[in-house]
Amino acid sequence: MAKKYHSILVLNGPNLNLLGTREPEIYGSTTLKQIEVSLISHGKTIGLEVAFRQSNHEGQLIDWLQEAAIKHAAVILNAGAYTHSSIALHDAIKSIAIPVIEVHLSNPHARERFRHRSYLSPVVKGVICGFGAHGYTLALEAAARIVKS
Ligand code: CA2
Repeated sequence: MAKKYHSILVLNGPNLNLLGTREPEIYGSTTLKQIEVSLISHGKTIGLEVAFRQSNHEGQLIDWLQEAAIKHAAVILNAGAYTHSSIALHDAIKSIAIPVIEVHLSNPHARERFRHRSYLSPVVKGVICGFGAHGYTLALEAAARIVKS
């Protein structure tokens, strides 16, 4: 019988489509497409299907979070600057039953004061930040642990 893969949804918020083109000293030189390819490939090796999306729109991210509860086992979320402003994303995460892992390429706590507060951290399973693109792989490993346990 065919093996059933757990599906993980990776969501990326505003401006992350620009990754690799500007501010490499903060966000690294890896593009979002390269992160996607690497995560899908790594997912296969650990028995996880990876769906990868990006939007600059808060409402779209909320729609995807709500859908995720039906289609996916966990969500990895880099909400970009919405992390520091969005009560709507906080509410959406709180309302879904599957675990959400918050990821940031940079370490927001080592940056401007307005980045120190996350509206999402209180309602997610855990947070990974400061490890650049590798943080997504770390989050996928964490998701694997959670969904397979
Ligand atoms: O470190 C992260 O992953 C962030 O979520 C990235 C957000 C920032 O607002 C958060 O404080 C931390 C910004 C994403 C913008 O990405 C760009 C990438 C390249 C060029 C310009 C923006």
